[in-house]
Parts: sequence; C-alpha cells; structure tokens
Amino acid sequence: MDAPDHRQLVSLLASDLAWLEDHCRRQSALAREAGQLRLAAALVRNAVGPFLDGQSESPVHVAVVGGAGAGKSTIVNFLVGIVVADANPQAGFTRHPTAYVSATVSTGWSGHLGFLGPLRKLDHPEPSDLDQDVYQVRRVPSPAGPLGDVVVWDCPDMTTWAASGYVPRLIEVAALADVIVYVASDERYNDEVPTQFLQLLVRAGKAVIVVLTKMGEMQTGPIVEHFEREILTRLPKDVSGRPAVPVLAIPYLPPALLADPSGKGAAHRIPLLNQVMVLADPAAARKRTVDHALGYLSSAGGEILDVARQDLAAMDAWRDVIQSSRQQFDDRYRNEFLNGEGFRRFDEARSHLLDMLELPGAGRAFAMVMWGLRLPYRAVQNMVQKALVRPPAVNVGETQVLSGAFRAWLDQIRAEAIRRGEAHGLWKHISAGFNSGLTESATDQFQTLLRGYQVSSADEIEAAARTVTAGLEKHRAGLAFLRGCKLVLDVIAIVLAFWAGGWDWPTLIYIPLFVSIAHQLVELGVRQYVEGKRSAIRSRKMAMVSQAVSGPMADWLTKWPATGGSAYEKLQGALRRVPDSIAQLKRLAEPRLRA
Ligand SMILES: Nc1nc2c(ncn2[C@@H]2O[C@H](COP(=O)(O)OP(=O)(O)OP(=O)(O)O)[C@@H](O)[C@H]2O)c(=O)[nH]1
Ligand SMILES: [Mg+2]
Repeated sequence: MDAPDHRQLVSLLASDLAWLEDHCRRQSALAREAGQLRLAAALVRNAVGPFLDGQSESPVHVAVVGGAGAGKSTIVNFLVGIVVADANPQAGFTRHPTAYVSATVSTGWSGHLGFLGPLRKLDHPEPSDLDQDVYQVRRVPSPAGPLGDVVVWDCPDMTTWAASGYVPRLIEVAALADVIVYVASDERYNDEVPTQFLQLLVRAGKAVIVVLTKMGEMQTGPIVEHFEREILTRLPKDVSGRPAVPVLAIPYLPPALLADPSGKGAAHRIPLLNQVMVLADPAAARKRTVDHALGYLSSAGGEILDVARQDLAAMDAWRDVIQSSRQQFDDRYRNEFLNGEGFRRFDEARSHLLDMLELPGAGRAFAMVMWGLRLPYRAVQNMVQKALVRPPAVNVGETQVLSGAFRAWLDQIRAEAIRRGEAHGLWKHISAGFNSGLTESATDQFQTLLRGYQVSSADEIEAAARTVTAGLEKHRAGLAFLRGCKLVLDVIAIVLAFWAGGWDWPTLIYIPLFVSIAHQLVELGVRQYVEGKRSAIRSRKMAMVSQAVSGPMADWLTKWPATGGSAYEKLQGALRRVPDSIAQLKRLAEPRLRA
C-alpha cells in the first residue's frame, strides 16, 4: 500500500464531504443531511484514515451519546468505575467531548493527522461545560474492574441537528467510536432527534448498546419492551442485516450508588460492562468499525450525495431552458434565413448543366438550329415567367439573422433566470452573472463560433454547387450518353412533327413546338436534379449551424454556472469525486480487513 496515496485520498474525500456539509449548512432545511455528511467525513478521517495508516487496534473507543440530561456522564462514571465525569442537573451541561483513559493506556492515537477534524486538544483539564471546539483526554487511576484497554468518551448531547456549534463535536467522536453506548432517559427515550441520530449510527454500522435510565424499579421491564417495540423495530438495517442492539435499563438510583459505581452500584455496572466487553474485543472491534464504515460510505454514497439533489435538479432545469431556447434559435434561423434563401449559385450551376448537354464540335450547328427553333418558346416562357414570378423578397443576411436570434436567445434565458430567481440559488447566480459580464462573454463565444462556421459554410456551398456539374465533367462517357439522349429526343420530336403534319405547312408549326416540348422535358429533369441539390444544401446548412454554432453555444451556456470557481463547479467536482474516492479507499482497505 502506498502511504502518500491513501493519505491523499483520505484528505481529498474528507474535504469534499466537508465542502458538501458546508453547502448544506447554508440551507436550513438540510441540517440533518449536514449531520450525515459530517459523520461520513468523520468516519473517513477518524476511522478509515488511521486504519490505513496501520494504527494499532487498541485501545478501543467507547462513546457515550444521547439526548440532553439523559444520564450520559453518569453512565461514563459507571463504565470507568469511579466518578470522573461531571454529572450535572443542568440539561446540556457537557459541551465538548472528554476521553477517559487509564494511566497505562497510550494516547498516541490522538496524534493522527485530521483526528477529530476541527476539534483542538486541550493540554490541561477544563470543566466539561467549556463550550468550544475542543476535546480533552483525562487520565484516570487504573479503573476498578475489567475495562482496561478502553477509552471512554463523554459526549455533548444530541438535541437538534441544526446546532452547528456542538453537534459536530458529538459526531466526530461517534464516528471514531468502535462501540456506542446510547443513553435515553425514561421520559425522553422516544424524542425525535436523538432517535434519528440512533438510526444514523446503526445505519453506519456502529455497534450500539442502548441504556435506558431513570425509570422507577418497577418500570424497567415495560420501558425496555416499549423501546424495543417503538424504536428498535424502526431501526434501519445496516450493511450486515438487522443488527442486534442490546437494551439495558438502569433505574433511578440513589445518590449513594451514583457516587460508588464499582462498589454499591456494581449490580448495575456489571451487566453494562459485560455488554461493552462483548463488543469491545480489540481483535474484532476496529476491523468491524472500519469495514462497516466503508460499507456504509459505499452503500450510502448515493444517499449522502442526495443532499445535492435540489442543486442538481436546478442544473437540469437550467439545461432544459437552454435546450428549448436553442431549439427556438434554430427555428428562427430556418424560418428567417434558410427558407427564404435561394442560393443563387445553384441557378448558375443549372444553366451551366443545360449548356453542357448541348452538342459540341460538329453537332454545334445542329444545336444552333434547335436553339433557333425554340425562339418562340423562349419568348413565351420569358413572358409567363415575368407575369408569374414575383421579384424575390430581400432576404436578410445570414449573419444578421444569426446575431438577432442569438440576442433573442440570451434575452429569453435572462428573463427565465429572473423569473425563477426565488426557486433556487442557481437562478440568482445566473441573474447576477448577466449583470456582471455573462452577456459579453457569451457574445464573444458566439462570435468565435460564428466565424468558424462562416468559413466552412462558404466552402460548403461552393462545393455543393460544383458537384452539380463536376460529376459529368469527370465522366465524359456519361456526358456523351446524356447528350446522345437529348439528341435522340430532338430527333424524335422532329420525326413526330413530320408524322403529325406530313409534308405540309402545319409541320412548320409542329417542328418548333415539339422541339420546344422536348427541351422543356430536359429542363424539367435538370431542374429536378438541381432542386434536390439545393434542398440538400439547406438541410446541410441547418445541420452545420446546429453543430457548429447553436450546439456548442448551448453547451457553453449549460456549463456556465459550473465554471469560474463557482459553488456549482465545486459541487460538480465533489459529486464526481466522492463515489470514486470511496471505491478507491475500499480497495485499499480490503486486504488488511480480510487479513
Ligand atoms: N438520583 C439520580 N440522579 C441521576 C440518575 N441518573 C442521572 N441522574 C442525574 O441527572 C442529571 C443529569 O445526568 P448527567 O449524567 O449529567 O446527564 P448527561 O446526559 O450527561 O447530561 P448533559 O451532559 O447535560 O447532556 C445529573 O444531575 C445526574 O446526577 C440516577 O439514576 N439517579
Ligand atoms: Mg454530561
């Protein structure tokens, strides 16, 4: 295993999760999700990172958590065996985590990089109501009883997810813990927020023991049963299926028992210790912690990232707005330019093609005669054309149409961003962008795309017009064949004229008439062929504008909110990296976990 490699991964993943947590904390509705992200980041920093670094599997960490005034500090004293923690009637008294370790246990684990995230280690004892992002490690005289190589953590309460100050302090230690002792008092054991927290811990694969406190002696049975029915049955299944969560009850004890946990209180202490010892075997506990943490991170990866669902939905909505307005841009180009554009270059190509079909060399005289015979026909044709065809409407230039359509496009999305401003921060970000240079940079981008398009477009039209005649210019045999056909048609026309008129004067009328009809047929064929090419170039131009202008422009606009170091850029980066980093960490840990 490459050390710097996994350290980089751990810190990248932890900082991505921390960024997402911060992003959630700014949206009050996402306080619970923020807690979830904090737990995920803390699992990475406090459990997975030290394990990959080869940290020793002991001491095992036991964290005592629960609602305010539930009796956590009291339970800590029972675990340690002597009164060490400040149990205080004021609910919410304990404000930062304190670790209790016996004098013989090493405290090297607290030196690990990133340990407990933002919490600073106090170097001398302070009262447990010090309300700061700190933790302390207190040495206690060798505990009375079997709890040797264990660190017992007294934690602040869990009463609201939104308590941005001290809830993260609790979550840091909960993530570190190999065993969690969840304390709930008789009156408050089904409070919503602590129960949600319990659910999250179980979901994250923590080994949990529930201790219900302060009920009357007679109430222990019914309360345990009620808790199991109401709370435990609603717990989520963790990665290894439904966890066995043992539930103990410690009734309301007289002060004398509280003051002497390992003596007078031993009857209540021993069953608790037994449960903890089952789960705190160093050989299994740490691997279980890390294995379950990685299992949780990979299976809940999507759920964790769900916090960004509103952002992603807003980005999808933005993309949809861009796509539909892009469609309007394309439609406007088609209606205002393409449909009215004649591509006159194709008219030239058509007359050139007709000229080519005339006989060359010695046949020239015959062609001239035919041309002469068609004089009346041409005169009539010119007259009809003049009478029927309206002068072509002035077609607005292509660049002008494209630029106008682009301005309309920007106006439309700007109006949309203003209209949706209240729906999500993304729209505000876009509106603000329009006030600070988005129009200008989008226009620059459009001009660049337009120039690229114009260069290739001119070439494209010329090339398409050339193909009208180029094929025949190359294939002389084909051209000769077509000329032959035209000659045959003319000859047939003349023969038909004689057949119809005989050697009489009507033949003099039939000959120019039939010859003109034959020529009209040829012209029709040529027109058909050239019109096919003309409509092909229309479709081709539409495709080119779509590919070279509106498509890339739409991409640019779609991506704009996630560029320039914006929050959306970071969000996208984090969302992309997180699942990947989790998978890599899992691969790195796998061999050691199975060893
Ligand atoms: N008499 C008696 N008092 C108890 C018992 N359990 C807890 N208490 C008292 O209840 C109060 C709160 O207990 P703590 O252990 O401080 O509770 P906590 O969960 O640590 O509370 P915070 O740190 O304030 O969240 C303290 O005054 C304890 O002495 C008990 O079984 N009997
Ligand atoms: Mg306390």
